[in-house]
Amino acid sequence: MPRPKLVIGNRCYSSWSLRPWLALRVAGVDFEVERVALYRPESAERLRRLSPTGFVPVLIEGDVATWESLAICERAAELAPGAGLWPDDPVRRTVARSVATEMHGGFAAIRQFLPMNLRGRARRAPSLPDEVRTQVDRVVETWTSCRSRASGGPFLFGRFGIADAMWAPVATRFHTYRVELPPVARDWCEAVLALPAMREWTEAALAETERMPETDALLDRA
Ligand SMILES: N[C@@H](CCC(=O)N[C@@H](CS)C(=O)NCC(=O)O)C(=O)O
Repeated sequence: MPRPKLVIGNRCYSSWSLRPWLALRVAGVDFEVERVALYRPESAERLRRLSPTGFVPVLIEGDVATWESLAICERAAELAPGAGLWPDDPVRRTVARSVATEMHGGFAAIRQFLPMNLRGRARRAPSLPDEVRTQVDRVVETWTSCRSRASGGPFLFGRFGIADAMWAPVATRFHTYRVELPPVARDWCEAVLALPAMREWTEAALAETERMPETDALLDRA
């Protein structure tokens, strides 16, 4: 297969793009990146040419596309079989698959109320609507349960894997909006944010010039 190319959106805001990028990067896959600035007049047409769904991320290997962030993470696991992107232990692995898929299919209230925005930081935590609070509680419960099975590292199951990649944007959201967390959840967020790959992505995000004013305005909500 030719060298993979990952098509991503704006690094500052596109949480779905971050997930497979992080999995590929931490796993040491050799890949290139094409960035499409989203929500501009020309974006839709460009995305339609690159992606079967018109959404990012999409991984392109020659004439083969893999779309949907979780499917791309699975492809990363195939491209880097030695990276251990899923836990070796079958019980941990099935839980890891479950929590990665739970993230992929859910948490719409968190995604809408606390959108990823790597540029700014809220001055205070906003008061969370009930639906968001309930989802944050579920996130904490999920991470706590994963950490209770972890060994050999600070990530959800010990070493970094796809479950961490799928949840990584939530760590940035909790940081950005100063969501209060119990120590086990806070420690996991700090481990993710300290990853060299995460810092690399964030630095590139801070260099981007596009702004989404409606998303940026949410940082001032208290
Ligand atoms: N379920 C998809 C979600 C992809 C998605 O919503 N991508 C957004 C950017 S984060 C997008 O491409 N938006 C372009 C548009 O709405 O025009 C995945 O997991 O990859």
